[in-house]
Amino acid sequence: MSSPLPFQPSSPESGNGIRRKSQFTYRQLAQLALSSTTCPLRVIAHVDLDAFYAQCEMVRLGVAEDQPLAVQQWQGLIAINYPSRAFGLTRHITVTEAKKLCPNLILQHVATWREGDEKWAYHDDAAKNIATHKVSLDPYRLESRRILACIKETLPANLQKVEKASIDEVFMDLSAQVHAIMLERYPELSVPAPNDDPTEHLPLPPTTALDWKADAVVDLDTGEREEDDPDWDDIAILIGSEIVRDVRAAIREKLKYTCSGGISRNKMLAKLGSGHKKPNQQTVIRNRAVQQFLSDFKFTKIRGLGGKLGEQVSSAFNTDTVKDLLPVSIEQLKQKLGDDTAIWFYQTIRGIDTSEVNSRTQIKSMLSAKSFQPSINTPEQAKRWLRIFVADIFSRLVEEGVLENKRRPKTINLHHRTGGQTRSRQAPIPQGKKLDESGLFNLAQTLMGQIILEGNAWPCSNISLSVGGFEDGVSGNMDIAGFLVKGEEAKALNMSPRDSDTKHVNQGRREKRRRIESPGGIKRFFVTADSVDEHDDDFGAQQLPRPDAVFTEGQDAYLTEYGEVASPHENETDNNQQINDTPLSGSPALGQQGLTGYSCNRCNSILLSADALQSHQDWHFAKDLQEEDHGRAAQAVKPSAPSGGKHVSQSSSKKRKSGHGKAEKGQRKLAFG
Ligand code: DCP
Ligand code: CA
Repeated sequence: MSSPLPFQPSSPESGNGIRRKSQFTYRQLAQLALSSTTCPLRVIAHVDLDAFYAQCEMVRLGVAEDQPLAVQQWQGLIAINYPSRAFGLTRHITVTEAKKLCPNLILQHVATWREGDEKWAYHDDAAKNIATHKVSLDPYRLESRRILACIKETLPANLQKVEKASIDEVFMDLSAQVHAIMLERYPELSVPAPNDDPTEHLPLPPTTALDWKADAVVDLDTGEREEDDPDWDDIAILIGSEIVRDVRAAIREKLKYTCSGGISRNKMLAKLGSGHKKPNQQTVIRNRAVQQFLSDFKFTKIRGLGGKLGEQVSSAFNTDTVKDLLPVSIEQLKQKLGDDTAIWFYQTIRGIDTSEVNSRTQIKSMLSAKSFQPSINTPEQAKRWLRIFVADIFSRLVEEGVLENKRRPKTINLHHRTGGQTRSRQAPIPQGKKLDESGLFNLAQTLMGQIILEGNAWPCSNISLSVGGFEDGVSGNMDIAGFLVKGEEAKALNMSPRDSDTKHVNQGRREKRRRIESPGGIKRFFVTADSVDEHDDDFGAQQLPRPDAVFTEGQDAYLTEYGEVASPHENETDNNQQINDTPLSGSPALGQQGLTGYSCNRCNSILLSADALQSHQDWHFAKDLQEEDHGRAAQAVKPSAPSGGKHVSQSSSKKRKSGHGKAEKGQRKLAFG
């Protein structure tokens, strides 16, 4: 008997009508213990907090569970709890509309930093003070950490593999733990393979009916019957679902939050599962049910296919359903999509995904930014905002272990926008001496000073400050040289703005082009899992729907191979905006008003006013800058490419019309900070 392919459904084998052995081998069972990504018994779970920011506010304020509550940012809504969803509230309506639909609604504004304050706080008048306040997502980040800690405490320390996928999502590879439980419950599995041959098949499980408790269990594929005896993959998933139930119960008990879960054989399916039935439920997708589950989906709902790639596929094949594309051959796909993308797509719609759950996720950059409405006009004003950005970033650095020298950033970046132009300055953060708030502030001021000196700094419509290039710290005695700003660092600090800008822009563009054009660039649709960016800005970099693939490699909270990246946002605007759903087909040109609002030609979001559109574009713009940063980082290790190009980057509306697709939920988020 040949060993089964990793993703073959577990239909029982028959020999003379009687199945005597499992379709799985001893080797495959051993792979389960190692969390091998190709093991057909693999168990992956995804947990997603229900209406996360709204739940954070409910718990903080101690309101009743059935009380409708929405989280407000300026005049928009960014999270809606389930009781208020019953009244038809969505993220796409305004505060006024929400109140009309649900008069009993509690509207809680997000916490803000007030100009001049040293700490964020909940201010009653925040919504009216967009000019002097800046959003802080700290409260949610802190809760997100507590939840992550609770999950880690619940799972056995030596067998856990947990990846924070965004501020409110976690992947868990439960394989090793499931393996341990299987050996405990089924002693026959501990017996060595006959003749010590790992390709021998396992005995069949003794159980004939599995108790799925209250889980939502996805219907079986055609040809599979509930009466058919389960195999070890069913048992493994069942044990996985017990673990997820325990994890969810612990979060509920200890922290009062409800969440939804998905359990299946890989990340893609687990994520689709957690969104299948919400709130406070978990969905199991057995191997025998994968095809049935997927074929009902629009492939644009699948992680990685919500953006540009999904659009490309639907226009190439004139359909957006998985069912219609299953009969399409790999060759046909290759013709339209290129080899890499075709192979990935072909496997994905068949439920194949061998991406790893990566527990080493670490913050890679932190950003604090603000779009000014109205613009600011003096160095004094800029200085006051820089203080807030630095305080914001520094407090997050402290949580990241900077004081203990566990990790520290290597560079600081300042982006400044006036009119249609953005200028950027970067400097190394001197290593070797203690990093403190005033040191960081001085660096930020130096960079700002360079821009002001150059002239044309006012009126300024946006400033964003970020730190990046995190490295693990070195403890112990420091060399005297470590206290000095040396060679390259000094050069960079003194680098003429012109040099700095040119390099920055060109390298960023080159990197972007490479990603977009590279025929085998399927990776461009994802972000690697081992690092995330943690962004707090008023236009919501942290949660933006990821307009598409073009975002940051090496980033995603919405990205592990999925994406960080995320969904729209929080704009600083007096108008609510729509983000990911409802793209307009043939959307009007940028800035033009469509039937229902202003459409962004990069991601098809619809915004209710020109201002909202501008803020939204600021967000794209910030992401572009961020991406250019990533591009530079990537280039830094390569031989330098030819230079030449513009001194400053132009505004997104003028220069960045690469037509990104709409965002998707699965691609949305950033760091669990
Ligand atoms: N978020 C945001 N802007 C968006 C989307 C999300 O600010 N456009 C923030 C608020 C959400 C949090 O991110 O509470 C998590 O996003 P989810 O998409 O997971 O949405 P919720 O958790 O609110 O709801 P659900 O129960 O559907 O997961
Ligand atoms: Ca959620």
